[in-house]
Amino acid sequence: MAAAAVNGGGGENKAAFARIYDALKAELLRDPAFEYTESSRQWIDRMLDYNVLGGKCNRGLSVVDSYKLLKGVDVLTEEEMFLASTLGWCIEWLQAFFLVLDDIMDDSHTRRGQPCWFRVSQVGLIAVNDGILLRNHISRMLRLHFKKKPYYADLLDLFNEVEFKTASGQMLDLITTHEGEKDLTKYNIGVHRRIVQFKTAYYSFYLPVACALLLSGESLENYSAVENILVEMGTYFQVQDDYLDCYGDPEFIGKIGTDIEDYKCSWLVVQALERADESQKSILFENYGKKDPACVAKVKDLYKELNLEAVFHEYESESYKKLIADIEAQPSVAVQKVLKSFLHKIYMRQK
Ligand code: GPP
Ligand code: MG
Ligand code: MG
Repeated sequence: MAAAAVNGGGGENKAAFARIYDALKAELLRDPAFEYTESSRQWIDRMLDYNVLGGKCNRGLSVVDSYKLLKGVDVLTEEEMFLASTLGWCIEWLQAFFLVLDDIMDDSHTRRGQPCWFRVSQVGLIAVNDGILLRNHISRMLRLHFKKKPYYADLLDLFNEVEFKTASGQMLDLITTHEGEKDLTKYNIGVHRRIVQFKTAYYSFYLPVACALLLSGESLENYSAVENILVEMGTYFQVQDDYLDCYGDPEFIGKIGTDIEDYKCSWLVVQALERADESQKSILFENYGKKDPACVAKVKDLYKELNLEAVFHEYESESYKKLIADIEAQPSVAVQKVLKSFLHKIYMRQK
């Protein structure tokens, strides 16, 4: 069942990764530190399938791919595959934890094509506790499979650091987009950058590679340049996401963009604010963040007038060139391969 739930092509790797989900879930459900009753076991079983599965598992699978590239092998031993996949699933659990709570905070309706967990009947605010449990499951899995490893403390520290950064980015996102305090003058490229770096880039880009490095016996202290490159890549990824929210094909991006109506601190509005003259600014101030389709259309017309599509394509190619140069300055060819593989997965996603 889980095997089918890890979407997309990609064959053997994905099938093996998906099977490990079943093994990890089974272990959690017989955790001796808590004597599950039949109903609590069923609750967790359903909660995990509902929230951990259903995504593309890009972050989790990246741990396996990165580890293979670092080791320079095409095939891992069963033990290595299990450990790399377990770390990959820990990241998928972390993502589930963030999304369950984020959907409550954002008052969202759907996630991954189904109602948000807190909107499911009989769940409601139990979802808060489920979020806490999802986070705790990561510690349980790490304890069970990595406690004897020399890098155990580093792994715990890594997950703690990344969680702190993400929650801080989330705070920044929430206080910036605060309902009732809508103030476009607070939006600028620095604010945008800090939100996306902290809210998304650390856990989505840095964490998978950092896990693969620790598993390979490397010390993260030696990889601060790699961290910077991955955070930069994550920032580029989010800028692209902001662009696609307005210009992408909803079929391709899997959602209808709502950043304009939602008053999001999007890269596009920041660029518009930087380029607009006084009369154009007043159009933005009057129409940004309003649900009315006529207001959204006025904002989109202004984006067109300011040529933001071209501004994005210029940013995209500049950012690509800079990332390639930074990657090629890395001393290890294996690390270069890991970073390039990430870059090619995200660069110029089609509309
Ligand atoms: C989703 O962002 C939220 C996160 C990635 C981090 C949440 C962190 C917590 C500590 C809860 P979003 O709300 O901008 O995106 P989406 O449209 O996917 O909800
Ligand atoms: Mg959200
Ligand atoms: Mg949010």
